Amino acid sequence: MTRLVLNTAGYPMKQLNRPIRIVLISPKGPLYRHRGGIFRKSLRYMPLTLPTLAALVPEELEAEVVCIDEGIHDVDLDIEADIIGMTVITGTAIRAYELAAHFRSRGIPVVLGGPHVTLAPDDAQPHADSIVVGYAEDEWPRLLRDFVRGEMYSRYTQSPGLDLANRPLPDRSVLPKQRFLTSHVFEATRGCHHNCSFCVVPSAWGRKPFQKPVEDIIADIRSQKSRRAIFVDLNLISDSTYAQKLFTALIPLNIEWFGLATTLLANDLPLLDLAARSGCRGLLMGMESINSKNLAQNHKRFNHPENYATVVERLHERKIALQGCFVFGLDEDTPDILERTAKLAVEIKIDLPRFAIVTPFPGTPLYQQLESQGRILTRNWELYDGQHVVFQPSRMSVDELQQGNERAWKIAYSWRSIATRLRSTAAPWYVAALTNLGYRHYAHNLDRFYTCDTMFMPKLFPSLEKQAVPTSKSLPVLSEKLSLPDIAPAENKP
Ligand code: B12
Ligand code: SF4
Repeated sequence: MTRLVLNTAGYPMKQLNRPIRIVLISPKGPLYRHRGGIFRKSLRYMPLTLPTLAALVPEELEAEVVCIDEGIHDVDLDIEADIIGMTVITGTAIRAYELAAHFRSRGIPVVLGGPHVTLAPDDAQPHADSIVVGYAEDEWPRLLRDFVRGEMYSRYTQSPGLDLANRPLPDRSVLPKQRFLTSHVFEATRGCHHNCSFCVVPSAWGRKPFQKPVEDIIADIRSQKSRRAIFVDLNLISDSTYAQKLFTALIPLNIEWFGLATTLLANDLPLLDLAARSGCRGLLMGMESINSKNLAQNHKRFNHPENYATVVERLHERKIALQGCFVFGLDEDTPDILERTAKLAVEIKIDLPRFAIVTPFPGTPLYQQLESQGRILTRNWELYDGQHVVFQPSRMSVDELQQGNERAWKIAYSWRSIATRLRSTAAPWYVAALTNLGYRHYAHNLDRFYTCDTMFMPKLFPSLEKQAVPTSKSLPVLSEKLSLPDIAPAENKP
């Protein structure tokens, strides 16, 4: 329900004799509070969420915008702000709510948005003065204008006619580039027309893919002077006509790029050839399961396990490396499937196999199914990270699933498996060797690492460890206050 929020903090803001100060925060998952420090350089690429939101702030507000990614910076709890916006994914929801409570107790209005808020708006609503459900290209500027007038509503929902054309380019200057591995991160499309039942995309944003004009993306890449680009699109080839146009436009840039696509790309040889010609050097694909029944039950019939080897071959023939992702715990999975999957991944020479425990994100059909069957074991969102079993599996115990996932990682990253892969990898050998070593370390320390950063990297590169800085000030750990179980093993996304 949407209602007008009458603010006590001196609205309308126009009466202030200074620009309004907007603080945007990307809260981090639980780990950094448990490990007592963060690293100066994050070993991941710059997400586009805060740069996009910052660019959408209407110019006429002449606002001062401060962005904080808690993955690389502590949040100053005394920070001055007229309004705070936070992006929330399920795994960071508890931290976001904790920070929101703190800032609201200081009288600062808090707005929450992002995938979790879109999937489970009623979960987020009590923790915020206002929430934005869906993509925010139209709603975030509208909210800010309302706020300045003293008329902010408690909920804004993505307008039905959303169009990504003529939008400002993400403003990457709002985050410190040097603290990320790369800021050459781009987004061409959003959404996916498939409807895999465990995936948040169709549930959160519907099945109509949104597309940016290809010229805008090319202009963005050129403006960044990028030689390498990472696309965060969850399925770059959802609309193959658009993909064709994009890949063709990338050719003259002579760059290397990495992104996500479905296994269907390997069936469309002209498009695959075009991807290779346009500079594609690595793809992440959700192979999900080697059991066809699992795939059928979860509406991913277009994946054919018997063809996975061909997918790898076709990519390798075109010098494209594959990060192949599998999930464990779908209803047809029996304990033996975990080991069999890992062995198959090695045998067919997936460059970087990755395994995760299936996570029923709230708002997805999978969550609804498990909830209706009384199989959801915890709603502690901190554990919804792909590394914890949060539901009762159907054909194995929680422990078998948890342990089996760890065993799969160890099999896939044994010395012998690494050697097999290195002999046929499509990536440059030193990149393949380094990433495999990194993943091997991770695989053998799953019970110690539970962050999205590549936590093992400081061990491999001691110079990074010296850069560790203590957390200056942090809120009490909510999970302790609520007597929630401490976080167990690792997460799958180094
Ligand atoms: C970069 C990234 C990360 C980064 C940063 C995540 C973060 N805190 O934002 C890292 C590497 C840390 C990460 C980790 C994980 N991620 Co991630 N990640 C992404 C990725 C690829 C790109 C994000 C991005 O830049 N998007 C582009 C921007 C423009 O889109 P956006 O973020 O959706 O923002 C728009 C709207 O949502 C809205 N909005 C968003 N925030 C806010 C805030 C306010 C105030 C407002 C008004 C609006 C608003 O406005 C924006 C413009 O429309 C997305 C996929 C994707 N393409 O979005 C997945 C995604 C966010 N990740 C996802 C997942 C599942 C994970 C992991 C669990 C994966 C794993 N097993 O390791 C972990 C979670 C770790 C944990 N502890 O919980 C899911 C989220 C699912 C969910 N229910 O939470 C996504 C959607 C991918 C997917 N599988 O569908 N991820
Ligand atoms: S193909 Fe990928 S992005 Fe599309 S719905 Fe399925 S899992 Fe989600």
